[in-house]
Amino acid sequence: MTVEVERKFVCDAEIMGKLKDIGAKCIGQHQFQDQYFDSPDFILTLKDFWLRCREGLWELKCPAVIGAKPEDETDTLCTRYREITSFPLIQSEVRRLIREHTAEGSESNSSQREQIDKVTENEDTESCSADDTKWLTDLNLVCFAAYKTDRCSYILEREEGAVRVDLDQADFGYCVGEIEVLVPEGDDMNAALQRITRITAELGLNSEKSVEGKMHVYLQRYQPDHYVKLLSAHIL
Ligand code: V4E
Repeated sequence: MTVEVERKFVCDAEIMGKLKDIGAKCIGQHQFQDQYFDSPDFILTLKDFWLRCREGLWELKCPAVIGAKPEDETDTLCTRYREITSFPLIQSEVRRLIREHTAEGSESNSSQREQIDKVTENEDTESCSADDTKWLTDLNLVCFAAYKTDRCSYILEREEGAVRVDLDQADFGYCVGEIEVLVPEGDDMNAALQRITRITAELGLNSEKSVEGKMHVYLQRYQPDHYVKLLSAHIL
């Protein structure tokens, strides 16, 4: 499993020229649609878990450092998420989170627990395919955000290792850049943070302010009540 260490930045008109100047290689441009799922009362996202289907491929982003205090400015501006891409693992982790939440609730949730147990029993006996949406219905998961992104991806080769830069344009009119390093789980994060800091400096991105991702802006516009809850819970 890998941990995605990422820093977002404001995408201005000069960014493509700057990337060229520092030797970035364009590795492609493509469009994809993301659908994000959660329970109607947002059990997953209020714990900072993000369940996504991108063009038929499922992914669960999980907080990599729960409760840890950031050490410095780079730390604060970078996010770290463990990425689960195995469909059976995603299903079992989502079931665990919902079950845990249900157990924390009152006895009146017993019918919901029975429903989750039924899904678990079925999983043991039925083979599941990644395009099977029955598990979503069984776990009462609904799509709460959907948008398309046009992405231009670049690679920067450096002695310490490669760094990826994505320039994203979402279909609801928001552009954002991301500097990203993937780290095998358990490896030291500091090296990744340093690689990101170096590229940030090379691109002349000096802002100390954290930059909003696509989801921030999407929720602010289309799910303002949930956006406020995520802010209050310090998830966003
Ligand atoms: C982790 C997360 C969300 C899921 C989307 O993550 P993100 O990397 O922003 O999206 P995208 O399309 O670039 O995915 P990729 O192609 O890199 O896999 S939505 C909100 N979060 C949490 C989060 C946060 N708290 N703060 C910041 C700055 N970003 C994300």
